[in-house]
Amino acid sequence: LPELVTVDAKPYAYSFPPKHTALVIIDMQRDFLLPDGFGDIQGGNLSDVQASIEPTKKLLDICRRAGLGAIFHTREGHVPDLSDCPSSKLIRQHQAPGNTQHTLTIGDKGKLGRLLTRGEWGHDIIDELAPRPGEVVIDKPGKGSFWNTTILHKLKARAITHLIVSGVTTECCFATTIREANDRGFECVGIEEATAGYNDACFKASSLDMLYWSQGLFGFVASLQPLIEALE
Ligand code: TIU
Repeated sequence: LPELVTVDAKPYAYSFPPKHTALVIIDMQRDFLLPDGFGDIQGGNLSDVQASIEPTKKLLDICRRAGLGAIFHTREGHVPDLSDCPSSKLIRQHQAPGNTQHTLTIGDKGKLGRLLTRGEWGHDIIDELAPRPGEVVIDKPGKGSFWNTTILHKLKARAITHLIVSGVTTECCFATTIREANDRGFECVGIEEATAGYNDACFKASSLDMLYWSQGLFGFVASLQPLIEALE
């Protein structure tokens, strides 16, 4: 691999040093992707997030083959006693005024196990994208990947400066992670086909537009194919 790889991106070409770049796959968990998981119960439309599995697998495969600096997977969830789940999160996803959509919330028992609870079947990453030995799994209680986790230390320990980001949902944990990473000095690119959201195309489009608006305010957005060609 060359020391620096450049791919077409918005708002302009994105250059990254592969040895100092990590792939970060956000929350590709059964709870967000499968029927009767947390996302489904919340009212999410699963069709787009399920369609993002195949491109994400291609992204993961090429990054593995290319020998990128590191591969990170994140999982959103809470310890079984929910002591790491603030009321600002728990309450509004349960008994907020006007919530007629669902009655189950974080920690409650659903068909995939206790929702968004560590150790449960639904909390784990889907089989297609299962982490391999040597890859890093970050358990996070927030939407962003940096709050109350070791991700910053683990990225720094591997001398990572650039992040290729994918995963679900674009409007929530994907965007929050890129914003957090940008504040900490990481150069981020989101991969358009390998991220998806729960609100058809409009939230995804707005979320991606906001990331690269104003000369790349939070980072870059690139398509999958040019990245695959550049890493092959
Ligand atoms: N609710 C929603 O859209 N997403 C989340 O709560 N988590 C993630 O985005 N992973």
